[in-house]
Amino acid sequence: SSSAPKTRGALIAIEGLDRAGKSTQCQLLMDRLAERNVPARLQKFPDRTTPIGKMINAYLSTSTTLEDHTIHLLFSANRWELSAHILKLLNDGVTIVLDRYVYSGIVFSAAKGLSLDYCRAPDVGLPRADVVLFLDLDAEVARRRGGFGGERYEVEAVQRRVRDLFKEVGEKEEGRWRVVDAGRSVEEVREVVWGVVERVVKEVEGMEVGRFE
Ligand code: NYM
Ligand code: MG
Repeated sequence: SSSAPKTRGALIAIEGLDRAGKSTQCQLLMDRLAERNVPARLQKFPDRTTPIGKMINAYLSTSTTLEDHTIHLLFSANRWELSAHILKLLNDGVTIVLDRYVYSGIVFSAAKGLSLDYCRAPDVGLPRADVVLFLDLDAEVARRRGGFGGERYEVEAVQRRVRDLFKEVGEKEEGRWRVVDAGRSVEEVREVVWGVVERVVKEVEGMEVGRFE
C-alpha cells in the first residue's frame, strides 16, 4: 500500500590504514551486492576527478604544499560537493559503498597535530554512514605488504598515529563502528564484511538517513 515505508539504500563506509585492503574489499562487496540484486554504487574519497579532487591529488602525489587547515577543508569540501548526489541515491534505494569517508578526513589531519574537535567540524551535517567497517591492521604489517606507495602520509610513523586516532574516533560511533581484523585472508575478511553489510542493508529500510555529528 502507499503507507509502506520507502526502502532506502544503506551508506556503508570502509575505513582503514593505507594497504589495509579497503579497495579490494570494496570491489568484492560491490560484486556480492550485485549477485544479490542490491542496487549499489561505489564512491571513493578523495574523489580525485572533480576540480577540488584534482587539488587534493596534487597535494597527495606531488610536491605541491598546502597549509594544513586548507587541505583539511578541501578534503571535506570534496565530500560536501558529492553529498546531495549521495543523499539522492540513498533515498532512491541505492546502497553506497564508500572507500574512505569522514573518518579518514578526521584522523589524517589530526595526525598532523590539528585537534580532533577542529577536524570533525567541517564534516558535521554530512550524510552519516549507517555502518563503518574499520579494516584494522598493524602499521608494520601494512608497510610489509608490498610497501607503502610514495604518497604523502604513507610512512609507518604517520600510519601508527592514524591507527590510534581511528580507534579514538570509532569509540564515538559506538554500534555503528565495526572493527574487522584485516590481517586475515581476503576471503575471510570478505565474509565478515558481508555478514555485517547484509544485516545493515535490511535494518535501514524505512529509516531516515542520519547526519554526521
Ligand atoms: N585522506 C583521505 C585524508 O587525509 N583526508 C581525507 O579526508 C581522505 C578521504 O588521503 N593516505 C588521505 C588518506 C590517504 C590519502 O587516499 C589518499 P587513497 O585511498 O589512497 O586514495
Ligand atoms: Mg593510498
